[in-house]
Amino acid sequence: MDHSADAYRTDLMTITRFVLNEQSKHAESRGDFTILLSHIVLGCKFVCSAVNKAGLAKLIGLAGETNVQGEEQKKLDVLSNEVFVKALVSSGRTCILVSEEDELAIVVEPSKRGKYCVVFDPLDGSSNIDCGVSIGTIFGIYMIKDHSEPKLEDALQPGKNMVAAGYCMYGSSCTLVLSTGSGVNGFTLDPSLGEFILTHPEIKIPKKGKIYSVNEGNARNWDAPTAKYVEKCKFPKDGSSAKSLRYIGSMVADVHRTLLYGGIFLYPADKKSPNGKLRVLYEVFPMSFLMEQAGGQAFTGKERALDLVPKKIHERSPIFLGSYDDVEEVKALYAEEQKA
Ligand code: AHM
Ligand code: MG
Repeated sequence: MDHSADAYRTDLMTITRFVLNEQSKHAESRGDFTILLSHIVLGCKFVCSAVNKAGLAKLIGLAGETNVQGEEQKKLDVLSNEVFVKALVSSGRTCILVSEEDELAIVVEPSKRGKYCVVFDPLDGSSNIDCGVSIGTIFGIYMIKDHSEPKLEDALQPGKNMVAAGYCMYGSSCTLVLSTGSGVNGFTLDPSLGEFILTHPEIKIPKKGKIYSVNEGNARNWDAPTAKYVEKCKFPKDGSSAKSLRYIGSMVADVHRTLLYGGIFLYPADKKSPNGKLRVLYEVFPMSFLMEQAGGQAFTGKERALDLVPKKIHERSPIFLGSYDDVEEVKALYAEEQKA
C-alpha cells in the first residue's frame, strides 16, 4: 500500500472547502448559500453520471415531448431537469426556480422556501448529446428580499443583481466553473473521490484572443456590425493575423474555451431571429457574469448584457462575449452604425 503523502491528498481544495472558506469571510453568513451550492453540485454529479452512462442506459432518444420553445426534448433533458428541480427544492433554500425546460416558473411550496431564486438550463447543447460532444448545465442565482411571497418579478431582475453564476461541463472531464462575485474558479470532478477539486484557480480571460466562435451558417441574415466584425476577424486590415474559427455549438463548451484561451463567442441577432437564439436568464446572464468576473465583457449589441432587464422568463437576446478588447471592437462597430 502506498502511504506517501501524494497518495492521500486530503489537503486538496474541494469545492465544499472552497465555499466554506468564502463563507467564513462573512461573519453574518448563516451558510444558506453553501447549502444551496452543495445541492447544485450534487445535481451536477447526477447529470454527469447520467451523461456518461447515456449510451449504456439507452437514455438517448426522444422523450416524445416538445418543450416551451417548441424544440425536441431528449430524455436526458427531462431527466436533468427533474434532477435539478428536486435538488434545488430539497435544499430548502430556494423560493422560485426558472428552468429552460419548464414553461412556467416554479414557486417552491412554503415549507421548503428559502431566500434564493435559481435560473438554470439543466442540459444545454442537447443537439450534441447523440454524438458525444460536450454539453453542460448553466445556472444563475439571485437573492430575493421577501421570500415569503415570491413573485415572478423576483426572477426578472437584471443579470448584474446575480449573487453567483456558473456552469458544469460534461466533457472529457466534468468541470464546474463558478463565480460568487469575486473572481472565477474552476473545479474538476475526481471520479474516484466523487469530489470537485480546484484545478483552475482565479481564471482570467486573456485581454485579446485569437479565436472567434459563431454559427457562420446564419451569415447572410446578420446585421451590418456583426458582418463587419466577422469580416475583420478573417481579413484584418491592421496587419495582425486572422483569427481562427472554432464553433462547437454547445454554449458551455464554446464559452469554456473562450474563458481559458481568450477570443470572442457570439450569437448575434439575424433577420430570422431578431433577438438571437440564446435565452437571457439562464444562458446570457450567467455566462456574461462569469466573463465580467474573469476580466472580459459581454454586450448585447445595444448595452452591457448584465444591465438588461428581462420582461419574460424565456426572453432571448443577441450576445457578444469574451476578451475585453475583442468585445470592445464589436461595441465600436455598433456605435459607428448608430452615428451613421
Ligand atoms: P439548447 O438550449 O436548445 O441546447 O440550445 C442552445 C445551444 C447553445 O448551446 C449553442 O450555443 C447554440 O444553441 C447553438 O445554436 P446553433 O445550432 O443555432 O448554432
Ligand atoms: Mg440551452
